[in-house]
Amino acid sequence: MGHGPMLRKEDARFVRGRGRFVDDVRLPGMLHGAILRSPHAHARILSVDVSAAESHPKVRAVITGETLAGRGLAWMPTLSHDVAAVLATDKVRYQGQEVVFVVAEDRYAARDALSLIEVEYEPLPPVIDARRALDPDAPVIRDDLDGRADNHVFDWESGDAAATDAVFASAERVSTCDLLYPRVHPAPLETCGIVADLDRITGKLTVHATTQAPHTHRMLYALIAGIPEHKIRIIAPDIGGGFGNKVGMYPGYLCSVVGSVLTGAPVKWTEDRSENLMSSSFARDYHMHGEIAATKDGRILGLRVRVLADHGAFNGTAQPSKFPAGFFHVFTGSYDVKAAHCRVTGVYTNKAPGGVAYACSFRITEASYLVERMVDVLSHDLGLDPAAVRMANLLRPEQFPYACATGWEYDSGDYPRTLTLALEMAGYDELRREQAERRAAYEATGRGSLMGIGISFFTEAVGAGPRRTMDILGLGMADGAELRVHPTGTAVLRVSCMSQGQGHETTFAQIVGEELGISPDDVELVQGDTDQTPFGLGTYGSRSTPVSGAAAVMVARKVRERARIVAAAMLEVAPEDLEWHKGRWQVAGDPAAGRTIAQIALAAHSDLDLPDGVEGHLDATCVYNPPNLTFPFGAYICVVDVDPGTGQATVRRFVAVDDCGVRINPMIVEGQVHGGLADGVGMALMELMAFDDDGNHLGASFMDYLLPTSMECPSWELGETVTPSPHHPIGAKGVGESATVGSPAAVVNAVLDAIGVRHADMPLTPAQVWRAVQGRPIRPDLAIR
Ligand code: MCN
Ligand code: CUN
Repeated sequence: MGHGPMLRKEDARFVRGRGRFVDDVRLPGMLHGAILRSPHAHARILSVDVSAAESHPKVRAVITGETLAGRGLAWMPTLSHDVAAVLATDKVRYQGQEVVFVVAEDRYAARDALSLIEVEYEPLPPVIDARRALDPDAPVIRDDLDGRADNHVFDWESGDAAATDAVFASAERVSTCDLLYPRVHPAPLETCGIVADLDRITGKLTVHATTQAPHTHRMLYALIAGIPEHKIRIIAPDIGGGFGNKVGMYPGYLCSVVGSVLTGAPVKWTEDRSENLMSSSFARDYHMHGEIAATKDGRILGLRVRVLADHGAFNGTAQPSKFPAGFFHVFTGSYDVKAAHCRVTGVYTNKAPGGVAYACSFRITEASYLVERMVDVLSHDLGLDPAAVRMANLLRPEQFPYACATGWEYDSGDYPRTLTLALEMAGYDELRREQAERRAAYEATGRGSLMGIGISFFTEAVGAGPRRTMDILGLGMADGAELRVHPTGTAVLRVSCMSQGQGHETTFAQIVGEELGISPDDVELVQGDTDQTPFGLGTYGSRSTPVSGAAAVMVARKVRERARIVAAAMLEVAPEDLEWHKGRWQVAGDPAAGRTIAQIALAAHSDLDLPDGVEGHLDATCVYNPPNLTFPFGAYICVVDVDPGTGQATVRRFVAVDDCGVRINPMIVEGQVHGGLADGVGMALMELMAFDDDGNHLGASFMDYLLPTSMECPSWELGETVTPSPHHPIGAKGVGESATVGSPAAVVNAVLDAIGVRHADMPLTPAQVWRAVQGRPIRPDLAIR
């Protein structure tokens, strides 16, 4: 009835151009905002003259850092216990930082007025290379913070340093490697935007915004702007892709609210592409030093990691926990490595803040890339087959639940089965033979292309999280669901999570349909409106299925239990005499005597005599507090052809076997995997946020920041294994970020395997591959100088 490959309900409107996005919202009397941004990466602000802009006939308000400072709003708290400038007052700290917000009668006038503003800057030397950020003579970026004399943000450790050092001291083999996971951007097709509407009479603020977490944003507005929370309504309409970009709170949002407060009119602000790429949250920027200890036959004994994390100018990291380095904890990946230790040092640089988001599961992307590269480096150094090394070290099914070296408990898995399936699907042995032939031919003739095979095996940790260990600003990470069943048996499910393209209208209807034995077409999803949905922390870290999905199951089961009591009254039997069978409550031993949910719903609203204390109707609410994260995993194999003459790498094949437990909608899961694989190809081969020495952003358009298209992607070959999560009510695990996390290493491993190079950093553009073939790969983020 419910689960299965059902077409997405929402596509009926999306493919007809009938989606309704924030920029489609037009309110009577609506004004438009535009932002003047810093041209400098680091400069002192000497003066800001907005008088000419204020006299523009269509300008209704000009908001500066000083305007905000007068209201205590020039700085906002971040989720990482830092503060971030809303509009700059003292200094600008990255190119593209927000300096002045203009509100005008139309978007064009607002933009025109920006050019009338005079800002006098005194340029300061910027810190662009994170490795220079802690130099004694490095300029101090955050001199706004009391007593801050350097650019250090945090030091964070995980694992047992002494035990790890001991293992390394006696290991037969230690391989080391320096790896950069470069700065990239989620780059959703729809940029961020808002329409803020403060009603001066009722005092109610209605915010239409591109947010993945409406309830969390409501609380943030209340805390930052001082508007009582019950007077705030956040509405997230359709969202054109989020990929983590729409988790955070951006200055443009707060300025729009202030603009509405000052003018008494609704204010719309929509980012353009360059603004989105330059100033909204970036991802990664992890400089990693990995060391792997092993026996000479490739048994991994220990892992030691040092990370320098570039957090940009403000530590605005949207992280679902108290952990400064997010979920980097799982850096031992899918292997039985008992001795592991990592230390992460965060630094400020003169770049945009952010640091996490982009289908990342909060730093698991970096952790996964690290361990999967290190396993290949080790295999390379030992002259062993990377598939065999993986197989020898993977966790065994009987080890689950498995406590990894840093104490996180993986819930379930059968990793060897998944890797075996991937190797079979790829025809691994045959591929190796072909590769050897191709290399021999190339070496004999100096012509043709080389072939590479790259493997990665990832484990993710998604579904944050247990309330006792994880929180955002003190809010435990639980999610609510509310289910109303109408007299005719159709239903409305209200949830706190928010789809940005993942197909929740379909899959959540399928969950309820499956539990109640009704058609998913008879279940409507209400999401993204804080006045209409129960409280919960929202959609990121692939937590919708693990948390909100579980809430939807539990609330449907509550309804089903209520229905049982009503059915018992209808059939004049005791509730215990009923059993649930194919969507009906029926009398045990008498299958003919049964009632469907539709029949029961009608009776529940009728004058049927119900036992004392039973209220009637079937509606229910539930809050789900997950007992643990879920740990989806997968085995990926990428086959590339590389032209050593030009350095061009082409992905020929990509086999992906994902295990996300029970699949609600296998077709949607495959779509999620397709998207994530494309992300992986993009990051491995072309995506890069680069800066020049002065901090000029070199990736501020899609001409410079390259996204993969279908032209760069092969026809994906997908497989599945199903290892249910033991603690999720239907055994489902999240999947939305799996392929983005797991695939970059497979592509990089494949390209380096083709050219026989131990390591070169992403993105493996033709120039980088060509240089790697010549034996001198470069640091891509610094290469453009
Ligand atoms: N699903 C399923 N069976 C499972 C697991 C998931 O049928 N065992 C379905 C779900 O019902 C849902 C979809 O797959 O429709 C993704 O579910 P889940 O893994 O729970 O992830 P979320 O819904 O929480 O989505 C968030 C995740 C994240 S964090 C990023 S980033 C990302 C991603 O989803 N952003 C996306 N995928 C995206 N896909 C699109 N189209 N757009 C984005 O912005
Ligand atoms: Cu890490 S990007 Mo998703 O969690 O929204």
